[in-house]
Amino acid sequence: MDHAADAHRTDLMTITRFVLNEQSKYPESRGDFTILLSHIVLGCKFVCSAVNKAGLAKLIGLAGETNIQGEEQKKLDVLSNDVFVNALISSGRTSVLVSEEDEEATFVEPSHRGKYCVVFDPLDGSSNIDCGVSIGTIFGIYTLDHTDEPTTEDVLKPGNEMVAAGYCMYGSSCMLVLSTGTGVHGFTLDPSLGEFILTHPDIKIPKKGNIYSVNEGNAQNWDGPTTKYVEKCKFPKDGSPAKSLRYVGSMVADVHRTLLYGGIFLYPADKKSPNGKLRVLYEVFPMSFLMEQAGGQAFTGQKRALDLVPEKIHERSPIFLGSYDDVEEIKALYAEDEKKN
Ligand code: FDP
Repeated sequence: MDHAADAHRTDLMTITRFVLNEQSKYPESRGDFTILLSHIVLGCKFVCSAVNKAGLAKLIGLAGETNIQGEEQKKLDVLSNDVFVNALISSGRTSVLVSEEDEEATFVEPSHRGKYCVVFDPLDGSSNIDCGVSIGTIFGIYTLDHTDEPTTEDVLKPGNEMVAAGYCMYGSSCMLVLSTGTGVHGFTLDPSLGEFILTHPDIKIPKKGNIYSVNEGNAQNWDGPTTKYVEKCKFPKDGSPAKSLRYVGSMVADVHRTLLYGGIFLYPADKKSPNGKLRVLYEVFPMSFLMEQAGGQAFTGQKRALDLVPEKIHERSPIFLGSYDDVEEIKALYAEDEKKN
């Protein structure tokens, strides 16, 4: 009998226990982060359950449609947003919320305010919702460093000032990947317990990978360095094998695979979208934070992604992230291009 394995199975490291352990390293900590996280976890569990029964519960479809009982149906991403906004406000630990779904930032009433600002995309990968392909929630957390009235300036800060970031992937299993700045840890939802259990401690991305992930349908509009890089992936001249292409089209799923298997995920600028497609605050920053914490890199085509200073809450940026060596290659191509021009 494998007693060691049994002990492992009976000594479950839930996400709450994990964060409380982390918290105990900081004697001055009052548990605010643990409370905030437990509300994020609640949002993730709700969305996971809604995603799982989306077809059955007729949650698929457009917001504003009415069901046969004449009740207005909420599209899954609208519903997810409502759940996260309510959970974050009721945590009593937030002051400013920026959601992909809301044009303006939400400022929490003084009676419910706390010391954190949360930027999030409640349901990323919306084009994959209706066909049951993996989608996810992405979040990043800043601290509020003053007691004055909060403003959007409190979240228009570089990603390197985030205190935590993570995502939850609603896929073949539901997995929450989190970093509080001391490595990256993955927790899988055990549906029978309703708890996220630590299954992937201290995730490290392979130094180099053999997968590239990009929407190649945009290739005719790419710039020189991106075109050259993808050409190198397919037709390497140094005798190395060609890389495989994998592209789900849900950032969470593509980044999750990149984190575990290595390789590179690219959403570059192109002639039609000179700033790329992905949003700085709640897509580029959290994923770049996780990549760096796992030993990889994240680059915008000009600089380290986490050093960007956003000017608008829904700003976009090109992004290249993944294995250290793979991102190093694209950085070299951009440096070469800059020298020429
Ligand atoms: P979606 O439009 O389906 O919501 O930013 C959203 C996002 O998906 C990302 O999750 C994904 O990586 C990307 O856009 C896919 O964009 P393309 O369809 O242009 O490839």
